[in-house]
Amino acid sequence: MVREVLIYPDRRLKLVSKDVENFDAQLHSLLEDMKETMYASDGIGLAAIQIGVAKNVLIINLADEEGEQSPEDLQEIINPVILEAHGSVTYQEGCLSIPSVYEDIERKKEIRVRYFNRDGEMIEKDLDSLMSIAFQHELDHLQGHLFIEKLSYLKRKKFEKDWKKKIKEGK
Ligand code: Y12
Ligand code: CO
Repeated sequence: MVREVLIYPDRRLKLVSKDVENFDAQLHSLLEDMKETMYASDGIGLAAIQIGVAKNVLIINLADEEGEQSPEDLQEIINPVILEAHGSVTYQEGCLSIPSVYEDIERKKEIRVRYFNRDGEMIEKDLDSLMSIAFQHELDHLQGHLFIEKLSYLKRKKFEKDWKKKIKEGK
């Protein structure tokens, strides 16, 4: 089922998500809803809290060279942690919870991560490029953080002013 994506400044986006304990049908149903919602919104990444579920679950499906998202490339990531992080990289990020806003954000370039798949199997791997950036963006959601929190004071003030105006105008 396609679910509503929470839009900033919805307070639920500040919640700290909790680990999944049971890798059961309820988790699989959440993953299906997240997948349908992400595809319906033209996203490449989504955290469970963006549909109002405060669980440590995220999905990422990057586009290939032709700009296509192949369902077999979908990554389902449960209870993720970053084990190591190196270097830095800046990328213009966007978020389904803050539509039409794109900002340069600095992240770690390469990360080593550990997480579980939908069957509860532990996975450890090194990530770089866009996958590393997307993983860090989504992991921030699970900790109640949004990419706009990383903006400078002045850029954040401008964002808040523009966002209030946009909401007032009903856009
Ligand atoms: C790099 C940086 C950030 C991520 C996190 C995942 N972000 C997204 O999936 C953002 C998608 C997005 C989609 C939008 O909708 C359309 O384009 C139709 C959008 O809305 C507008 O621009 C109007 C904003 C963001 C992954 C990798
Ligand atoms: Co986001």
